[in-house]
Amino acid sequence: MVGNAPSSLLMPSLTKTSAGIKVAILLEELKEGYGKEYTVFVMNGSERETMKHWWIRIAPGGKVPCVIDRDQGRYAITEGHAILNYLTRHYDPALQYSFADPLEACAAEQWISWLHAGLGTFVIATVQHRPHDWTMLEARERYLTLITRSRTG
Ligand SMILES: N[C@@H](CCC(=O)N[C@@H](CS)C(=O)NCC(=O)O)C(=O)O
Repeated sequence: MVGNAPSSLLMPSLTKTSAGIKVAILLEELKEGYGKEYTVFVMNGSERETMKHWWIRIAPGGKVPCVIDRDQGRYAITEGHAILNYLTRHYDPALQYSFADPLEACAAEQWISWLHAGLGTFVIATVQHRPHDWTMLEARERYLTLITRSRTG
């Protein structure tokens, strides 16, 4: 499906993803404002697709959101904040959804950083939202894997 998608921007996603909403909104705005098409493909959350090797090679943190830009050699961007910056830098030339003024840009970045708050969303997703299908051992393992990755780049 990915190979046949008509648009250059691909957004792999899960059916339920609070972290992906901001990216979905911007993609929709870019479509509305510039006619920039995108394609969503939904991964199987119950199969733990985000833990699989093929996905970790695309997104080393094992999470969505992610956007793959086929116009840039299938460049994959992960982490919501970075994705929003990437999309506006590349696909918002008239600054409809971003700012030229450094102070306005900084104000927007502060709010996006706050929203992004990676460690907070990680802890919530791992420890609070999954008490029924994750054991603490699995949560601990995922957390340690991410910490190791963050140290080794
Ligand atoms: N810091 C990340 C957090 C991403 C995140 O927590 N994604 C969740 C969905 S809301 C996810 O991919 N969960 C799947 C998993 O952990 O296997 C961002 O905001 O982009």
